[in-house]
Amino acid sequence: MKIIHTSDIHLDSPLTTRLSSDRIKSRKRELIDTFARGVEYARAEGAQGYIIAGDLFDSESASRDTVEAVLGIMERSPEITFFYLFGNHEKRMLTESGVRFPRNLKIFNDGWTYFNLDGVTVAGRAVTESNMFGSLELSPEKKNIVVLHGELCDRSGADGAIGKKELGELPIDYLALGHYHTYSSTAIGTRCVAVYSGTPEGRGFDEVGYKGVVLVSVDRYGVSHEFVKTAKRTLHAVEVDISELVRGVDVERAVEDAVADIVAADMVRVIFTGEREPEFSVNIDSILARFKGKFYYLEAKDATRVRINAEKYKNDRTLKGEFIRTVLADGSLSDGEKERVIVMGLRALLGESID
Ligand SMILES: [Mn+2]
Repeated sequence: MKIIHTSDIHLDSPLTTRLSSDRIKSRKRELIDTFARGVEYARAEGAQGYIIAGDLFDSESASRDTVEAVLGIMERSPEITFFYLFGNHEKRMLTESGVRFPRNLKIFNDGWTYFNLDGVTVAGRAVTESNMFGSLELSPEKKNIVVLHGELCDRSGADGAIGKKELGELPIDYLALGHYHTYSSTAIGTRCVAVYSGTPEGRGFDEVGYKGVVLVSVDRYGVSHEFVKTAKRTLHAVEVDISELVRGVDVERAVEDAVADIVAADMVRVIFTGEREPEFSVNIDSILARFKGKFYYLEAKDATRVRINAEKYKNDRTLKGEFIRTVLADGSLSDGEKERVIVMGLRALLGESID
């Protein structure tokens, strides 16, 4: 039997990237489409269950349209049973919204709630508390899946603490977790694997890399799983070290190499790193002009440091040398302040605008 495990979809999220308002609207729609794509994938795989381990919605104030879109997707797949756990973001919003639920949607209560899916136990609870695993009743002969939202730690407690040490040799085959937005899998004891599915679609640059759902396969020998990419767009944070570069054209070429394997549908942040000469600066505007059209979204950030070699200016009799020596000798300035003062001063000496 196959079951899909997802979490942290954060529908109706305000989206932190600087997209145009049209794009924000369509990107919000894309998050719903990604959920729908996960369900289509479940159908194609013949999955009987679909676990949503919390944070289906970004907040308690998700729009009625979004709630109805999600419930509609579930209702149109009556052969799949959806197991939904509240997350810390939406809390009880769905049950309090007064909407009518499709019959194939099962919701976990605050305390241990048990469902049976074709002989497999799917247990979960929306509220974590200390010693919660002491009251979990599972039959060792059955295949058991437990659904929780929170952080794996040593001991269970309120606010989502899930005690790894308490799991011991409990007869859990698969711990379906939500809360972290990146896929990970941790073996616990000899029987259990604890899996964070991660978010199925990244939203901001704190969610870079491949995103998707987990396909869980249960047979009489045990439970196995695999991560499956479902995201429409992948976010990439690409670092470009310009330490060895002194010309704009070389910087552009370095960016070109760094983004060469990224597909046009994706979202890209280029971060310039390394040390540059005080007189040289990365022209962010020309980088954006050159590469923006190649991707759905592109931004660039200058995180370079200025290389200031005091030795080099020691015997420099020019105004520049005198200026740099004076700044470097000023004990009232921090290193960061010295760097900013020198860059600004050199630009002024070169007759460039200071901004
Ligand atoms: Mn979340």
